[in-house]
Amino acid sequence: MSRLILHGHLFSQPVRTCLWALRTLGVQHKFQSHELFVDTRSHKFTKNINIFGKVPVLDIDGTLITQSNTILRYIANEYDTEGDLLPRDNNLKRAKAEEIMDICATNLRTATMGACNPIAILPMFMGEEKIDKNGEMLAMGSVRRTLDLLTQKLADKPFFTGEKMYVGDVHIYNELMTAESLLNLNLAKDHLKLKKFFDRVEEDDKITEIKKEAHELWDSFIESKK
Ligand SMILES: N[C@@H](CCC(=O)N[C@@H](CS)C(=O)NCC(=O)O)C(=O)O
Repeated sequence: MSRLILHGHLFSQPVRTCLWALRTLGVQHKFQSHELFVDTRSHKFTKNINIFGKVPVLDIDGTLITQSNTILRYIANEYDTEGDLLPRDNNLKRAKAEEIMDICATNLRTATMGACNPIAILPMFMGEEKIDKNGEMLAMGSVRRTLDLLTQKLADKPFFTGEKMYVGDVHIYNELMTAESLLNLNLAKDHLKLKKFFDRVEEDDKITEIKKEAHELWDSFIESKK
């Protein structure tokens, strides 16, 4: 059995998805937490863990892989014998489920982080000035357009590829969760189909377990800022 260490932090959406994958499959691992921006940009981290200063990073017996989608594909290929992360019985079905992972990382995350970073994250974590109203309007417009497209992509299916929840759904859930709280989105009012999808994902035990841990950490972070 390989020795796995997941480097990350629970505030990170892609980290939460990787953690969900490991816990869902019951894969033994150690979780090594690193403060975002502080530890991740340190010389020690960029020299030894990820030259780009980002998490998640998965250490497999000393071999490090970065990029959540690469990590998730590795975990699926190595441990997902029942097809809980991605379909195993049909390459086309699998490609459609992998497509959702990439839509999340490119279309959704680009828009949500394009707003979360200048509006909330960089001012909060790096002491940077918030962008002006015009910049905020442009970024929020892009988020809304992306959520409209995502709603069309979901259509009337329970999950993005159909009846079963795959890892791409969890990836999207985690991005929506962060965007909803940092950007004060109201999914129930403006994107009801996405809200119902969000609630469906939360029926999963490991999702609620990780959400609870992330919220506890967030509460103590906010407390420490007072
Ligand atoms: N495309 C990467 C994104 C990784 C990423 O942006 N990670 C953020 C946390 S969500 C990070 O490590 N930020 C720390 C920093 O910028 O110092 C993935 O999916 O793994």
